[in-house]
Amino acid sequence: MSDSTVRAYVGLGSNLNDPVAQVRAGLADLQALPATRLVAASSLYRSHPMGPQDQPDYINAVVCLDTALAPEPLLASLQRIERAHHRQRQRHWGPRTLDLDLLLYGDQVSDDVSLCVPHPGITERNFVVVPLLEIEPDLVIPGHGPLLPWAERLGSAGLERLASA
Ligand code: ROI
Repeated sequence: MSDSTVRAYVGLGSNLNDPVAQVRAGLADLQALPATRLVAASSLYRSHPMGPQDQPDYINAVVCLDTALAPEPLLASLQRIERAHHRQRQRHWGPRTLDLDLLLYGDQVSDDVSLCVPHPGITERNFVVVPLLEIEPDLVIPGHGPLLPWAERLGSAGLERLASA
């Protein structure tokens, strides 16, 4: 990683319109971001919905990026990709075609309205923590400490790792 790039982690989630295809297409879109290199992508995971239970299971994954994009243009790019997947915000914690969450941006800690990193739900969601552990077992979450104890605490209930390809 060069001095001018930052290591960022993005979570992907979908439970509408062929979620596996949505997440795969999202991964390809992230790979095509300018000034950004995709370092690693987790397996895809099927997860029971967090929040309202009357919605389909989700497909989740996480990626690690090295990027020269500042947080704002990176967030704007993530939102552009969500919109291209016809993301519509309907009910709170309802189903979605593609959700891209900026989980971590380097070692930055910010609870600004426009940039909230680490993502506030990160340590409460096994569908984020378990895939993160797969690609970066030694990850330390700024302000929260090493990832591994969080993963052990959350366990993997409701989470199924899908065969690759
Ligand atoms: N539940 C799961 N399992 N996966 C998600 O990506 C997800 N995303 C959400 C809410 C509605 C909180 N529930 C989720 O935004």
